Amino acid sequence: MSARETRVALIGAPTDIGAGHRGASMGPEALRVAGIVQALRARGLDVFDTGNIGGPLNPWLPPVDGYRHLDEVVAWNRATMDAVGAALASDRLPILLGGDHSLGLGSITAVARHCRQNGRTLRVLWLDAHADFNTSELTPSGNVHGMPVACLFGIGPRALTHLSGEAPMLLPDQIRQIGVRSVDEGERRLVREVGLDIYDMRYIDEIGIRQVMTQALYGVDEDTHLHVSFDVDFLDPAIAPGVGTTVSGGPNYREAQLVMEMIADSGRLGSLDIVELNPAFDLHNKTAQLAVDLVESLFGKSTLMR
Ligand code: B3U
Ligand code: MN
Ligand code: MN
Repeated sequence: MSARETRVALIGAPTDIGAGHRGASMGPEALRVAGIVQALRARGLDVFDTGNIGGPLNPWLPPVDGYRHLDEVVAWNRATMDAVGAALASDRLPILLGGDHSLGLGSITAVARHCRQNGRTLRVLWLDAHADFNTSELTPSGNVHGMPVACLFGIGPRALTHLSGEAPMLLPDQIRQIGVRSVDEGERRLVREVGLDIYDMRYIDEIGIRQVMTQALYGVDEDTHLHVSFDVDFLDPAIAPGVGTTVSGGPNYREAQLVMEMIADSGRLGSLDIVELNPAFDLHNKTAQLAVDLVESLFGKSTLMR
């Protein structure tokens, strides 16, 4: 990917429909206020802000049969899938401005379909404090933002697993989860059963973030479409307090920068989600500013200086 040629489409998805706290619905505007459009243009990218997609309001109800707001989550994910699919069809690299992480399902469903149609190999990097691998039976909360990875593997309610009509959208060997440090008991069992490749914080502590990224990017070649699903709670809460579910002990600023730079170096970034940013928990929009800073590195801000 040469920065000069890259056309991107920003897609705002202002909802917290799958989250356990209200406020991620303000994420898209916080990222715009933090200057995401200007920062990407300064990288030489052709940026089209498509505005926000729409969907049902958050009724803030308790779970039913293990899911909170399932119908509304489906509606938002359909709209997300359509918008991301439209961006890809018009040859733009989609950047989803969430919104909570349940939308990773709609976004990656569109990306996976695009890759199948174009003979590209899909590799997903899931940057997150959580595994997001719950099911209605295992979830402690019913919040669907804890379930999108399972749904992508075809484990979940049909309305979500078959969003595009087919399933599964992903196979376990297509995803690398990085930064994980909070996994629920039942979720842990399912992760082991499926054999997910999880680079948790313990592993990062042991071998270092550089080696982790080398492994996570191993096998990426010119046929690879790299999708980055960036849950902002991936970052240590000391630098990123503006998320609904902080988990201490995450990557620090330098480690996070290296993650983004090594992805940029691969030259294969094809689509991006920025999710779970919650301005209601933020301090003077500093987490949004940090997210923009990291996204600049993801698009090669520091790589070009080498
Ligand atoms: N695993 C917990 C918490 C959680 C997952 N993703 C976020 N929080 N952001 C759950 O509710 O599924
Ligand atoms: Mn997540
Ligand atoms: Mn998370």
